[in-house]
Amino acid sequence: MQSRTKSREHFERASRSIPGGVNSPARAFGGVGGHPSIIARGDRQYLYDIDGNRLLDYIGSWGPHILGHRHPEVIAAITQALETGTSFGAPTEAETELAEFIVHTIPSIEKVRMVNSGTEATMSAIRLARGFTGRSVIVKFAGCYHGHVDSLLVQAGSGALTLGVPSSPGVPAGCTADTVNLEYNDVQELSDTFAKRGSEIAAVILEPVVGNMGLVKPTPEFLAALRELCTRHGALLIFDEVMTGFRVAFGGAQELFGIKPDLTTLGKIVGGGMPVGAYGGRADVMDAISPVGPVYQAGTLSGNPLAMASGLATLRVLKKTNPYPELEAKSARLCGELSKAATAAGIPHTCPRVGSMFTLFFNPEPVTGFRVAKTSDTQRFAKFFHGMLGRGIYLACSQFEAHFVSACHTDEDIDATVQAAREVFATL
Ligand code: HOZ
Repeated sequence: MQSRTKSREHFERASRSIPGGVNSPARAFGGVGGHPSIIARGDRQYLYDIDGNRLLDYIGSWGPHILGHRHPEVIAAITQALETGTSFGAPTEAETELAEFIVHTIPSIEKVRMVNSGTEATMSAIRLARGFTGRSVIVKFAGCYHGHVDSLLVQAGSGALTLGVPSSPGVPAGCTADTVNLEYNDVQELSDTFAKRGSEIAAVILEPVVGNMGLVKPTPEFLAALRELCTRHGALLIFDEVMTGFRVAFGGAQELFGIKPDLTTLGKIVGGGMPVGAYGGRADVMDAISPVGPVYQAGTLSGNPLAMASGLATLRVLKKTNPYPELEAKSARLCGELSKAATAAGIPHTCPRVGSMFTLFFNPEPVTGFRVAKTSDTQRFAKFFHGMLGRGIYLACSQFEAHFVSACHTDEDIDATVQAAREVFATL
């Protein structure tokens, strides 16, 4: 078992000057107990903590590192950009190149605006949808997480769900008065809501594959109903592809499922590990944004040259190398073997996966939405998590998150992960 003494000591120090010792709650180990590993560096599929432990990383900075840490072409692009300066607050060629790349790759995106995080992307997309339609109501789904946007922190997933505050204090009732929260995959509830309030709905926003209550797949009926109802009632369909964009397929979940949203939010991979978000979609909708249209949205660091270089290099490598078939095969084997090992140990579970995203739920039921996700055995997950961490396998520190396989993970890594899981299952 790995020793984590230095991490513990440093976390205690961090907690004296940073709330909870972290700059984002999902990473604080609130759902599993104990303290986080303090990371010194990353390289390919590994993280190294300050105790000198090597960790096989299935988080990849919560999604961005599909190519693993420090891909040479990404590092070279950032280094080259660094030579020219760090921020200009003025247009650059790189931001146009990244925008063109996105527009050419994702057919539903005719125009795109770069921002600095996924939260900013969803917040801006919501404002745009309201400004464009002249309507107020936003439909979201319980357990989906769209960043810490006031109007969307209603039964939100990720850290909010893990820490038991899915609807945050500090969000005035007025901010969520126009938010309608429904159960994911419930076509009837969705149809009933449109039947009652269709003319008030500005947009429906969802993670087309949910990563933030653990991985939940959409049913084909649900996706079809979303598209049909939004079109019929003049509401915009927003796919939050911050996690799934360039991840579950090069063109994201919308390519995989063949559904065209009106707006898409991106983040994570599109910045290659730098702080980037983006929102884009139909040109007529996007042209409602300032300075063309009246919907205001701005940012000093938006289109930052280092971030653009990192994102562009990442997308170019993905296009050149097409790692998706291999990611699919590796991830399928990993989930299949984990599931076999859990079954052999008599552990009720389900292991949904889409491409290189997956969650091992300690729950015997198929997890179709928030109601079932919440019934997962989080205590058993916590024991599993710590058993794996002690064996050098770095998983998400919550039952309600997805894991990510990278292009760097090898067959040997998968074998080692399954072997570690076998040992831990035997102790649960
Ligand atoms: N939204 C991320 C988890 N789903 C944030 C995690 C973090 O960086 O702490």
